[in-house]
Amino acid sequence: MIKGLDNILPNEALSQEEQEILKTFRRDWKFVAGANNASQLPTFITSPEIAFIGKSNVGKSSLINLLTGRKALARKSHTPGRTRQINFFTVNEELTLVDLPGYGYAKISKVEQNKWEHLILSYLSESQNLKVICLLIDARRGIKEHDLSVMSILKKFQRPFFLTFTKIDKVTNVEIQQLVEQSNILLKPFENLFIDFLFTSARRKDDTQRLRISLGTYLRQL
Ligand SMILES: Nc1nc2c(ncn2[C@@H]2O[C@H](COP(=O)(O)OP(=O)(O)OP(=O)(O)O)[C@@H](O)[C@H]2O)c(=O)[nH]1
Ligand SMILES: [Mg+2]
Repeated sequence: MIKGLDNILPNEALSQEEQEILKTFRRDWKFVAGANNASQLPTFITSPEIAFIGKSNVGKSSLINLLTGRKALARKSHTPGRTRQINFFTVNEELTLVDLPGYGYAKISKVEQNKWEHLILSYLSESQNLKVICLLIDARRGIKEHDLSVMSILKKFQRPFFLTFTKIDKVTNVEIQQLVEQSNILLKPFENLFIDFLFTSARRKDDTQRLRISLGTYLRQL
């Protein structure tokens, strides 16, 4: 897609279902809950949830801001490890996006790290609403050991996921091609749960509508 065409995909090019999905994303998003520990995980949310998981600083909060069309709904941080709690953002009781705290930030204490793991594991094992996960990978780095451990956790709880490359404005098309080839090999043990690749850039925003449609369409076919 040509740069800058984000919000002008012609309506007639879209199916009615796709238009409805985009309409949902355009409604008024609200921060509805934050959980610092497992006992604070909300029980009142009824809509399907998409959770965003990935290394600290990979761009989880930025992607949520992009999808919701809000500059600072999920706060962006220049300081890695800033999103310490699980944050829930809901639109019209139709859809919820879940911002999970980032992993692999070296400066975090062991106690904090354990607390994080316990919280994430509780959420991944217990959530009834959680329908799909976006596992975010920095396109400049590719899949690392820690990401593979997370995939194993997703496998343990049988949670399907999109492998979502972020910051694609920082890489060339050839590099993306290589990234996909390498990733396909690493994803072999997870092929039952791996849905598809997504490519995102909070800077370029070109494909935001396509991204919304991919996620929305997946939820609708469940
Ligand atoms: N170039 C570029 N920078 C990005 C992109 N997405 C995020 N960033 C930058 O990466 C940094 C981290 O982004 P966040 O969205 O806060 O990352 P996060 O995964 O939520 O980080 P934690 O909450 O600390 O785990 C910020 O400085 C963003 O501006 C992108 O697509 N392209
Ligand atoms: Mg964040």
